[in-house]
Amino acid sequence: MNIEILRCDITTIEADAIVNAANSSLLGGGGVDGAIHRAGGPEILEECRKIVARQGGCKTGEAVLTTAGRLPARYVIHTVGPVWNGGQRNEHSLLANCYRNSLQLALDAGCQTVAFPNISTGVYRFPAAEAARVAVATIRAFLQAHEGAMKVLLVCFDEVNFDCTKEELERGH
Ligand code: AR6
Repeated sequence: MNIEILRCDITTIEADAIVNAANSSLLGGGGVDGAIHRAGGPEILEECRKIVARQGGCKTGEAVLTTAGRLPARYVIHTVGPVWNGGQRNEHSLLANCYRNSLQLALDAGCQTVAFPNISTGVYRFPAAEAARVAVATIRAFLQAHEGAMKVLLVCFDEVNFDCTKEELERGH
């Protein structure tokens, strides 16, 4: 299966697209969102503002595509993860939608490599092990349905997410 795990800063990745864990305003924030806008420069926010003017932000589970500005990637795909609220509010399927919709956008844009951070596992408090399970299962299903289309990089920033994601990748393989 075409999935790799890395432990580094996603803004350094030379993929066709990197995914941003954004919020529904699309106007920036902290965490990986802050890092991407800082490193990519103002062009990314300019395109986000145009999207907001056109469609009024981005709903949880959905995704939009912009330039990557000064980043080594070609595109940034901004997706909005769910805020963890105990797990009974559809958080798992909303997180799966983030991965699926981002992969579909990347495929439609002709991307062959896509890098994801651990969406929702920071400020939004989704438990790392459960988030890794959703991420890996959703990516595997997508790649199975679109065989050979893309390579996916799972870019983990902190040790807990790295360990959980690695364990999940080793499970069943
Ligand atoms: N590269 C890769 N991963 C990173 C980086 C980086 N440079 N920096 C942090 N992470 P978070 P969320 C990891 O909080 O939970 C923002 O303010 C981090 O270790 O960035 O989806 C948005 O605007 C964690 O595993 O995103 C939203 O308001 C993961 O990225 C809100 O936070 C996600 O942490 C979204 O919260």
